[in-house]
Amino acid sequence: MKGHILQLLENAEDYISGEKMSQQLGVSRTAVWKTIKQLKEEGYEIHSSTNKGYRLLHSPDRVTPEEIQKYILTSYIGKRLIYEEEMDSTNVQAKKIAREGAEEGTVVLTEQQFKGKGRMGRKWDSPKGTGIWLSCILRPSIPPSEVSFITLLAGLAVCKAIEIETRLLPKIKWPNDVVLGGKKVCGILTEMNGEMEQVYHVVVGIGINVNTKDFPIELHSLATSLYLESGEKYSRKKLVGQIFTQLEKYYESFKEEEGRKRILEEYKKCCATLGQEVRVLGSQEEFTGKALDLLPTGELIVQKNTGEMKTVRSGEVSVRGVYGYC
Ligand code: BT5
Repeated sequence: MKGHILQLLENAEDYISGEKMSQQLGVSRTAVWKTIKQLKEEGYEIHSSTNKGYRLLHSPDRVTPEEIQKYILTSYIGKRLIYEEEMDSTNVQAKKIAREGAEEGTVVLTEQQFKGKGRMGRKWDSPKGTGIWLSCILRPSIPPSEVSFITLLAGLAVCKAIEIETRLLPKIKWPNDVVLGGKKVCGILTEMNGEMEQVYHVVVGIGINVNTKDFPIELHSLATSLYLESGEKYSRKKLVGQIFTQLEKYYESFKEEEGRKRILEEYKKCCATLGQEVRVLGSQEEFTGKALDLLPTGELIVQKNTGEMKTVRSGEVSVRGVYGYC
């Protein structure tokens, strides 16, 4: 109902009467009035005139299904949306509904997470209304060993979406931190459920600092936002739509051998880690070396300072630039 009323208000060139809306939607005028009241409470500026009806003056920057609908141009990613004002973690909720059978492409999103998760038990700061916090359910027919490639393509998709919507030129810190000015603007948490041979589902969690003005002190040297890098505020709705478009595009390519090669080539061009001195922090060992290349499967090849070559898989380790974050 809310979505339909918003659509009528948005499509109306001028005022639209309560009566006309009630007729078009087949509901009572009281129901229309109540919904308008609710929308106003949610931050929509709607002017009411006794003779003419209602006119939408301004929509808040929220990522509700009603608001982002018109920016969704995909065929399955984001077609089904689960939205709540606040959540513990979109990944936690997405994993729950994925286990219950939610279809591929279902996206869980929120304005604020109170238990946002990073990798390896770390926390993800997700304040209200300034960022994008979403998780997408995928059901690829692949073994678990190939899931790390999905992590890479998600990073690339976010990088491209930011580039298209903001003209900023982010880089990727392997495997999937999106960085601007040497600081992290987006983090991705990929979680999967499956058995030895087959993945049941993958949840790709994406967190982007969009219009964030300030971070907690402990993140000052690490984190940035699109706003802090450019001085401009961006529409989160448009960016969400563009992320869905890019994610679907790269995920479709990933299904073919040739597509994977193309993804990897594009990824390498955006990757800030290659050619850098890095410190690899694993649970078993820690070493420094030079990040040389990526394997076709997406693992990082690092030449240790001793000369020995090491293959580094994502998920198990943290890779830090020796001379800066990348
Ligand atoms: C990540 O972990 O970068 C993955 C972050 C994924 C967040 C999304 S939001 C939607 C979905 N639902 C979730 O619950 N999570 C996903 P990691 O590489 O472990 O980085 C975590 C580290 O980044 C923390 O230890 C902090 O140092 C730093 N950090 C925390 N919040 C940040 C923020 N908002 N921006 C930049 N850095 C942050």
